[in-house]
Amino acid sequence: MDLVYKNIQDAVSNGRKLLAVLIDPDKFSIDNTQPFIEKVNKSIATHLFVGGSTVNDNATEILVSVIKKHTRLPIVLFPGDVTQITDKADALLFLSLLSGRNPEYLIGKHVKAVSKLKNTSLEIIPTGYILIESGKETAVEKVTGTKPMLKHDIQNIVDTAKAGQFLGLKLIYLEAGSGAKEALSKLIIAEVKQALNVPLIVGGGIRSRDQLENAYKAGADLVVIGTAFEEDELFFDELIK
Ligand code: 1GP
Repeated sequence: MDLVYKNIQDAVSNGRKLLAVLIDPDKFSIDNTQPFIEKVNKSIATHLFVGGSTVNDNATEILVSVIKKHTRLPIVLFPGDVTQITDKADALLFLSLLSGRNPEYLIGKHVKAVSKLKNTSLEIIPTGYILIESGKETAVEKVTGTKPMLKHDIQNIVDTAKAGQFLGLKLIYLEAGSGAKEALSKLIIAEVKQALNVPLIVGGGIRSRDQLENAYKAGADLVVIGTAFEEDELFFDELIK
């Protein structure tokens, strides 16, 4: 049963907005798991995403196992590489980097992941990942060797998202990049949302409750926030249930 995706679809149908807290195993101290996850549990967060651009082997699996002991929220892998796939999570965003033209990130890594996924219990959610420029070079750009889409080229961004949907992808993720200086504009989010029938994820550079609400108002169904919590856990106080 595809429970994680079904829950996202139900939320979209009911106008319930979703929030994922992103934990990058490379930047997170495992000793801080319990207090951090307690804050997540008291907040409006609905999902935990785990992943990063460069993560040591096994770090993801160890971290997911520990997180699981402290929360009932679904844990969704948001992997930068095949090595970050672990059965301990609930679901996997099977990401294809639609904004780039590097075949390795469009299909190559996916083929390499198959042997790891053959007998998996992970719910695999095909996701179109679209990186949009945000003022500085992001880790995704460096690691994938691709350029982000230009923020003023809205028609091209919309067409790219729509092409992903036509290919059968079940989610579209609009990404400004981790720690982005500028979060995505309401206009980009609104135009993409209007063109899509699948749920829309938005992330990158969101650091305040106002920015979060703006992303929701523009049409984001699920917002991902990582850096703001890494920099200051007091941000959870603004997001208490
Ligand atoms: C990054 O979209 C996520 O891949 C979250 O971005 O770390 O800037 O919140 P931030």
